[in-house]
Amino acid sequence: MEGETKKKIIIDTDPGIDDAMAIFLALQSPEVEVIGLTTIFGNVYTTLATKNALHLLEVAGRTDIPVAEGSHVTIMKGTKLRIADFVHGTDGLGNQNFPPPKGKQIEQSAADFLVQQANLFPGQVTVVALGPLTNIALAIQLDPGFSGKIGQIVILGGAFSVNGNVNPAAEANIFGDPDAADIVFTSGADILAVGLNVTHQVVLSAADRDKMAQSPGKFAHYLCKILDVYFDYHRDAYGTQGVYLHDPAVLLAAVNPSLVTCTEGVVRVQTNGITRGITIFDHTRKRFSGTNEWSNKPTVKVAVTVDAATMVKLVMERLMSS
Ligand SMILES: [Ca+2]
Repeated sequence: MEGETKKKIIIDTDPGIDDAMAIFLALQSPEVEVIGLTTIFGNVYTTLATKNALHLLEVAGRTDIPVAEGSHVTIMKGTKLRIADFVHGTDGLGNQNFPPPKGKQIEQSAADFLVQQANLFPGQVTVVALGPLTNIALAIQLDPGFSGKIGQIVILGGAFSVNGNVNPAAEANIFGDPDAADIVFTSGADILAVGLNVTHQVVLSAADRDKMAQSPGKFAHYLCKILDVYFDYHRDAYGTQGVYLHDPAVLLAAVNPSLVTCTEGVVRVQTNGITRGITIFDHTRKRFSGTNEWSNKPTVKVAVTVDAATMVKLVMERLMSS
């Protein structure tokens, strides 16, 4: 596949074990060209997310890809962040205490980098957003034209008609910065949201992991070292012998949209109260009497079904080949 025909993607990420899988998967996907990583808090604080992003690119031998550091606080300047180190280990990568990366992030902030790339390649850049949406919301605030110039934003976020994973209401990435999420969902950008209703169907089993462990591929080998903590969390939290492939599923939906089917409507995010972070979808088929908080807002696509078997097969094949 020629370079110019590849889909350009920027991965906004908080690595994170499943983020590591998604980043490697992107680098192993001939359909896309990763033109940058931007970092955000979530699974770890932003400073560590940046270190981990640099480390993962060094593991992959892809230090040519720039890393731009994202926000350390929420869009409302909140500093009380929810960090999911109990899911991914205190280092975010399965408590392996890898040596610090040799490389450094670029000078630009994540939001500046996103705006710059959207202007350089109007309509051609897909952002795969795998963490809280602070950087994307900052890019929208920075450049009012951003939502029209960015190609597509594929979001791991929300729980549509199912329970959340932080609490019964909220999914972790949206809960991480609900105000930013509401800005992004109502921005008018071309958005595909892939929520827990879909990602909970894409499961890597213990048998799949064992198969990966026997593979000589460097990515499979690395990931099997860091996956134990993630399997332990799923066993304790869900009573399962498998792990949800949230971030890899969203990456694959960006690489090959035909792996999911979607519906379209308006998504708003609750920003306070006991349901803070909940995503409420209006399918826009009812003409409500009077106006409400969903009226006249831009629509987004929300994934409803997924070819989970093909996704798991692609994850394994691509991560096992070196
Ligand atoms: Ca993530």
